[in-house]
This record gives sequence, C-alpha cells and structure tokens, in this order.
Amino acid sequence: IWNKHQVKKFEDKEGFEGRFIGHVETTLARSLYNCDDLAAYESTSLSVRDNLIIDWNNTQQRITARDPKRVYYLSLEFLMGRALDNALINSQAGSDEPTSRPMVEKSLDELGFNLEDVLKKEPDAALGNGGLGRLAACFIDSMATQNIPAWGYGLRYEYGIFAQKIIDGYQVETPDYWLNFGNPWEIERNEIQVPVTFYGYVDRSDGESTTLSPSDWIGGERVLAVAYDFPVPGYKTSTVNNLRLWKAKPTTEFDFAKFNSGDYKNSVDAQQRAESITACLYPNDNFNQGKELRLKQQYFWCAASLHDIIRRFKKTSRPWSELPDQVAIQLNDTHPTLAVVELQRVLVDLEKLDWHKAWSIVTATFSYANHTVMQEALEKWPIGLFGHLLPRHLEIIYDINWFFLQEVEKKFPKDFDLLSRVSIIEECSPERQVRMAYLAIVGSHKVNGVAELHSELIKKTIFKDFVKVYGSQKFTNVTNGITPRRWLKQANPKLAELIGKALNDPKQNFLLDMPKLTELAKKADDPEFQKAWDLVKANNKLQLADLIKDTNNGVDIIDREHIKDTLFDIQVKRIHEYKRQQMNIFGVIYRYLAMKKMLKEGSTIEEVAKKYPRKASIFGGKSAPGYYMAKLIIKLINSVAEIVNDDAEIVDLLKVVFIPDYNVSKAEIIIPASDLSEHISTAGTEASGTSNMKFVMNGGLIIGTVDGANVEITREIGEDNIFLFGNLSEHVEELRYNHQYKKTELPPELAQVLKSIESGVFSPENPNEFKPLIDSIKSHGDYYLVSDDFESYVATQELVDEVYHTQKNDWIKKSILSVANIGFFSSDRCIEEYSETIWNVEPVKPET
Ligand code: 26V
Repeated sequence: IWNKHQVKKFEDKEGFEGRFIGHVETTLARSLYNCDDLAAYESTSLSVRDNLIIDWNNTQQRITARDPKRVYYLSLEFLMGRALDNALINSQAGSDEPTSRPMVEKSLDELGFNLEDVLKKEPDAALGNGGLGRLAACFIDSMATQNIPAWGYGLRYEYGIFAQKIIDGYQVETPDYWLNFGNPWEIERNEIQVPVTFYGYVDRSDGESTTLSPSDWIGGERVLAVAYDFPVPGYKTSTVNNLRLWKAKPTTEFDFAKFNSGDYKNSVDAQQRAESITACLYPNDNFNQGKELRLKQQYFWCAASLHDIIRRFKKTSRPWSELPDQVAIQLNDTHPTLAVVELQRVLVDLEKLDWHKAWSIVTATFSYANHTVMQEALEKWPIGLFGHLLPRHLEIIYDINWFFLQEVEKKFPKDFDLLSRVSIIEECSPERQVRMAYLAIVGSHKVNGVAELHSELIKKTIFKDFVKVYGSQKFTNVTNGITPRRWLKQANPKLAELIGKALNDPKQNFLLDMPKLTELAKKADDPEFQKAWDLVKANNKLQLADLIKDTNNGVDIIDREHIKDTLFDIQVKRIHEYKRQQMNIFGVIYRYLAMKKMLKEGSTIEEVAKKYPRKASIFGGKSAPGYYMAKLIIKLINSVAEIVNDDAEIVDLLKVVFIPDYNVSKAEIIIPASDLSEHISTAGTEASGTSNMKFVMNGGLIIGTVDGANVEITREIGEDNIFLFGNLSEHVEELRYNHQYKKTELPPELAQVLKSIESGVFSPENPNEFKPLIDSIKSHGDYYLVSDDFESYVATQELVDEVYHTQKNDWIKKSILSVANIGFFSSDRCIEEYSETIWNVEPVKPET
C-alpha cells in the first residue's frame, strides 16, 4: 500500500498550483477569496517544503544506507535570513528550468499574486549576531550543495536578535518575536525529546570511586530538549540536509515534595523556568558577559546534540574506538566546548571506558575554529558558577587539565610559568576561571583561524604557548567564504544573469564553480559590457534608494536623477569601536567642513562639486544593548545626518544615511548597491570579515585596512583594484604604547573634526553629548588608533573620488576584474578545505 501511494514532488506549474490550493484550503482552512499575501507566502512555502521533505527523506535514507563519516556543525548562531526565495533558487522543478523560481513566479502571477510581494511576507530567521552566525548559514548551504553528509545543531530561540528602532537618533531595541505567525519551515519533532540535567551533586557515597572512575551525577533540575528540524536544500542537487534546533520545555515530572507541602505555585514556576533557556539569543557580538543562563544554554544544547549524535552512532553497533572514523564534530568558536566534556563524561561515566581511551576518542572527534582575538570576547567561567551548574563536568575539566599539564611538564620540565600560562584553569582574583578556548584546543585535534593573517596572529599571540606545546601542525587556516547562491544570485539576479551570458553559461553553473569567473576578465575593457555592468549597478542603487525612503518615514534622501554619479559609500556591520564606524563618520564631517569652508571663502557650488563630488555615506548596524560607546557612535551618525542633509548650501552633494535594523534581508538589497564599501578595522582586530567578500562579489570596490581577509582579497583581485590604507598589525603594539606615554599628537585634520563636534555643531542642545567619544581618543589612549590612520584614510578617500568621478571606465573595469577574481571566496571552497584537511569526510552523491 505504501508504494501505491508514494508521495511525489510537484514538477510543473499544474503540480505546484494543486499543492498551493490544497494548502490554502485544508492546511490554512482559507479560500482563494480570502487568501492575502501572507497566506500566499505560507501556502507557497508549505508547497515548496513538501518537495524539500521528499528529498530530505531520500537524502537521510541514502546516508543511513551508505553509512559514511558524518559532520556535525555545532553553532549557537545560525543567521539564516529568509528561506523561501533561497529554496526556490536551490531546488529544481520542471525539466527545462534551472530552478523552480520562474515557474512558481508564473503560477503565482496567474493566481493573482506577485512573487516579490509574497517573499517579503517572510520574517528573517535572525538567530545570530553577525559574522559568526551568517558564516554558519553559508556553510550549511555549501555542505548541502556539495552533498556532504552534514547536520547543523543549534538553538531555536523564541526571540532572535532584537529589532533596532532609531528614535531621535538613538538605538532602541524591540523584541524580535519572529514566530508570531508560526513558521512553515520548521518541523516539530515531538517524538524526539532529550532529557537534560543541571545542578545537583556527584555521589561518591560508595567511598571507592575517584573523579577518574565512573561517577554518579545526581542532577537537581531536569528539562526536555525538543527537536525542530529545518530542511537545508543544496543548489542543483537533490540533497537536502538538516538543521536541528532545540527548544527547552518542562518535563512532565512533578515535584511531589513541593506539592505535598502545599507549594503548588512554586512547583509550576520551576517548570515554567525551563522555557526561558531557549527564549532569547544573547545580543552581544564579540563580548562575553559571563551570565549563568548563557552557560545553561550552552550545556542544554551540547548535551541534547551529543545525545542525538551518539544515538545515531550506536544504531550501527560499531565499537567506540570507531567513533572518530564515523563522526566529526566542528566547534564554531568556543561556545560548544562543553560538548568535549560531555562526550568524555558519557564515555567514562555511562559507557565505562577507560579515561585515556575515552580521551583519545574525544580529541580525534572534535575540531575548533577560533573567530576572534578580542580579549573581551574570550569565554571564561568562574568555577563557582560552573561547579554549581555542572558539578561533574568541573571535576572532569580538572582531570583533563591535570593530564594535560603532566604532558607539558614532561616536555618542559620545571617551567612553572609555562604551566600556569597554559592551564585550563586560570588562577586569578577574585576567583579562578575555566578558560574555554584552552579547553577547546586541548580537546580538539585541529584548531583553525578564519583568514591567513588571523591564523598567523593567534599562533603568535593568544595561543602562542600552545604552539610551543603541540607544535604548529595542530594549528591551521581556513579562510572564510560566502555562498554565491544567496549573495550573488538571490541578492543580485541581474548581475548573475549578465555574468551567465558573458560566460556562455545561461544555466548559471558557475555558481557551483566560482573560479570560472576569471573568464570575465576578457570583458573588462569591452565598452558594451561595461555599459551593461554599470546599468545593473544603477538599478540596484535605485532599489536601495527605495529602501532608504521606506525606512526613513517616506522621505526621499537620495537624489534619483543623479544616482549614476552619486558614489554610494557603505559601511554596514555590527557597530563596534574596533570596526571604527567613528573614523568613517569623522571622515564625513571632515568632508562637510571642507565643503563649507570653500563656500565661505567664495567658491561656487560647481567648484565645490569638482573637489567633492556627489556622495551618499550610508551606515547600518546594531550595537549590543549595553555597549555605551557603540550607541554613542550611532547617535553621532544620526546627528551628523540631520545637519548635513538639511544644509541647503551644499545642495545635494553630500548625504548621510543610517538605515535602521540592518539584517540579512536588508543586506541583500544594500550590498548589491555599493560603489564603495568600508572595511576599516584597526589592523589585527577583525578576524576575517565576510561582508568584504559579499560586496566585491557584487561589483563594489573596497576601502580597507590591511586586516582579516582584506589581505587575501587584495592578493586575489590585485592591489590596483582595492583602496588600502593605514598602519599594519605589526605596528599596533608600538603605536598603542606611544599613545599611553603621550608621544603622539592629533593630526590637524582630526583635530579640526573633533573641535567642531566639541563646539556643538552636531548637538547644539548638548555640546557635551559626544565628549566620551572624543575623550577615548584624546585622553584614554586611542586604543583603536583612529588618530594614527586618519590622515591616510582621508587621503585615500580623495583618491577614491578622483577615480570614480574622472575615470569612470577605469572604475568599472576594476569592478569587473574584482568580480572575475573573487571566486576563491565561495564557501564551497571552505567546505572542501574543511572536508579534506580537518573532517576527513566525502560527499554522498544522489543517484542521477
Ligand atoms: C562571543 C560571544 C560571547 C558571549 C556572548 C555572545 C557572543 C557572541 C559572539 C561571540 C564571538 C564573536 C566572534 C565573531 O563573531 N567573530 C567574527 O567571526 C566572523 C566569521 O568568522 C569573522 O568574519 C569576523 O571577522 C569575526 O569578528
């Protein structure tokens, strides 16, 4: 019977329409007469999802049958954005179409809907802060596309990253209740519920067991982890992988002690607390607050995921020694490091393996990627807090450390300084702390940074002693990448089409093999092609102008008539002092003051325009809610915008825009519209950056420091095609030292800018408003070296103006050549490198 009723994918328009109407009428219980865009979005998603689930089932069955080594990608953040457009692009349906998208578009049109409007109804899945979370999303796209047997594991936060409102120029956070209308992309697996325990104590009443022998952890609080699955479709393959996110819910156990003492209310409260574990994503980027709930989230997720992984491994009845041949677990930063300890606990306490046998299995299974050198981001947990929540895990960490330090002592006898420096336990006042990065290194067989410069830097700084202990082979580099499906085809369909035509590849197979783009270089000088290229950019800029109008209360800030010769200069990313949005806005102020000065000294507006041609300075990004300085930078940008945009004297030559609530779906509109984007972090602070790659892939040029992946981007696209400036990372230490001892003076350009801010030009009501920002440079050591890089920044911006406005063909040529050579930064290349050099896994291809 099962075979007779085999569920089939829709493959043509007819099939889609049948599904769509079926879902409207039965799943949603609506009729075509009261089907609005939201309902159309839901029905389209459910219809497309049906197809994905069929492929998902086949993929999982195929993998079970072939039983290859699998990868598990553990990340506390998956910044997915919208799913529908991506699913339409990635999935194939209909024999003559490369993807289902055009077919569904036509169908919806006939049903009375516009696909673009329908797509906009989907809220972003914003379960991440920034680069680290979006990287995880790009990686799972590439793993599916390359048929790697891989699952992602994360948390199903009820609230994603907050929505940002700008009120009177200030950031105001509002909750992102993204599940308001339900979520057609998730499959709730009520049958998969994993109990997770916290608190309690270790029972050694038998008087015999030691911390090294199997021990009984008597837990105090129990919650359940319920699985929610999200299909992850590959591009031009029927492989659909799985992203499993956990939600916390109360157990059905009942606290009889409390009940009998008449404390019914408290026993219900305790149950309700369970749900708070997955309520909310911590909105800090690159900052560790050390809150207990965060550690609870981490253990909840690690315990549930490992349990799931182990259950799957056990089904094959292999001996434990084969775990590392069957399973690779990738730690996305240190957030999942408890999984290392949990696996050791399972093997020793529950499976009764010998400690050392267990430990060699653990270390062969895990690998760790580091994503930051920022001291304030490195995770450390006070042992009091840790031992209270996870008493047995703390014992295990002590023992891991004990054996590790013995190893070190053997290699470097009597080097007590070294021992204390590499100890997983930091001995410090007021309390000892667990250093999670050290635990991750000791518990993994490979450690990697995310760009060449960064990988070299961690070996010389934060992990120097570990290179001494383990040798340098344990440390490696995998430079980040981005998925060209979302960041080229989905975000910029017209450019993808133009490239496809130029490469004689109308089916856009180049999206699977981005190094093919080098062929584009042949067209870089072709005037016809340049014209078409420029037209795509101009259209994208118009779309961004629409977005800006929408998000600024309908006020049209950008002059559409002159859009082609207005340079769109964009910096969108989390707001952070190290990313130096303050330097950018100081540069804008410098330009504004210089224009005003020319006018005052009698120049005509035409003369001013010649020196300072049309430019729109566009910003976007969220600050962590508790990050005072970052919030002040946002306020300064908005204050400058208000003064500059209203200044009739400079006509429309300079515009400043802050786009509120920067997120993935806005990035898809903003990034394709850039002429220039800014990646100007203090050298040595930005591990990689990934938006730099996205902007270049969309034909934008870069102004940037010699930092993170900018270095390799320069190598790939050529130094003639990028505007680099500023001090190098090897000089940062010395420059900071000089500031401390007051050996530096402000460059005149910057002094002038700071003076105007202090005089209250941008905050007439409160001239002191921005004093802390100015003090951080003038009095507190200028940690991010704004004063050291400002002159070269301003000079480089002038060079940018000159090329854009007097050598436009040259500019377009640079743009084409950049795209031609950006292929290296496809996340497909990253996944190949991880698969071959770290995970040791191979693709499992569907039969064709
Ligand atoms: C740390 C913490 C500490 C606890 C609270 C929440 C939280 C969230 C994130 C982090 C670590 C952030 C590290 C990070 O996002 N690094 C970024 O990773 C990108 C992908 O590798 C890289 O492109 C960026 O340069 C890097 O800043």
